[in-house]
Amino acid sequence: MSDSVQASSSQPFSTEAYFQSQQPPPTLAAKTAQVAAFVEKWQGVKGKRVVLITSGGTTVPLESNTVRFLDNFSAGTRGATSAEYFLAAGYAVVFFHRLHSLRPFSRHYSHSLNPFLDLLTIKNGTEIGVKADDAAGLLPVLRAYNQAQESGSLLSMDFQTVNEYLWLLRAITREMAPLGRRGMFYLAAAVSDFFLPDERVAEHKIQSSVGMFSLEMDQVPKVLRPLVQEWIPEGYIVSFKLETDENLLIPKSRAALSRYGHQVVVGNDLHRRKQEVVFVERSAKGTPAKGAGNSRLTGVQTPPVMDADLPEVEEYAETWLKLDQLQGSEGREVEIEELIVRELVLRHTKWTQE
Ligand code: 9Z3
Repeated sequence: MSDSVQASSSQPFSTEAYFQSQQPPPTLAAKTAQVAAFVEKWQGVKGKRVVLITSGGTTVPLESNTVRFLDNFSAGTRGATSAEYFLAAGYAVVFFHRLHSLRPFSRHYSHSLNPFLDLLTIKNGTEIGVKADDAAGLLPVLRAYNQAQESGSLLSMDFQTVNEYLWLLRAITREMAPLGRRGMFYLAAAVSDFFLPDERVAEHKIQSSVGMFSLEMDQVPKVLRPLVQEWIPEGYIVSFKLETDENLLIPKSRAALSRYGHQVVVGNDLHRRKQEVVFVERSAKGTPAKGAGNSRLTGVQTPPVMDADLPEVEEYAETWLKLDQLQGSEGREVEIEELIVRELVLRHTKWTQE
């Protein structure tokens, strides 16, 4: 944080005060209705499970006619990739993502990494084809995409600002609450910790003539608490914890679990996030973690550890998922999200049976 950007020390907004004082986005009613219809459709299908995936970063506009905004780091890779694996596992997916961030299926052909025009050939001067080398890779992606489109099992919905994210998150989760234990909530979006309340957002572009510019921001309310306790009391809830100091990863993940009381925190280090993640779960004293234990693709399961610094609870179990432990045993390229989703599906199955 630079000198000119200081966090406010005033009382933070409660979730209730936030929603009472901040304007809802104009799209709220229409988007809520879309989710309601999606949930109704899949709730009628026996045994169908539905996952909400949040993905990408949120913005905090400095002007309501927005020229500048603060942003959170995230390309949306985690969310978009996970959505594909959840669909393959038979879930219906609400993909709640940052506008223009990566999307399931099309992420394989992002304009920066793999521009799709490079895959194409022109035959006989008019027909368009796909280069033979690329067709093999495209075929399964296209099949899975078509399948999701035809079955209507993927609902994509975008947000941009942290305010839109919060209003829509509350509306979507409330609509999904009737799914009970069949609902999973996979909160991978990188959400701003700070925001500017409506009344302090400039209407027009801030002029350089103001001289030195300083910004006082309020804390975004910790909505994970009401989400767990009120909005979806029965859902299987997975939050993500991002740290850049690896020593903080496990203590902060445990603290989140202890504070909010949900099912699992997936900890990831910024630089190692594509190679390894750690599942942090609570376990009743002396019993193994409420999870599926080691599967073939799971990394080392460490024993539950006590942490004297944390209140109330109990014991925690950490399970690392590491790509390098596979050592090519799969004979194909494996993405970490495949392991994450596989482990979560096992845990969610247990959860629905309890
Ligand atoms: C994550 O930790 C995600 O895994 C990443 C994915 C944002 C690192 P990419 O989209 O990155 O694949 O490029 N998401 C949660 C980040 C977050 O803001 N967590 C909050 C925190 O750490 C708690 S909810 O305090």
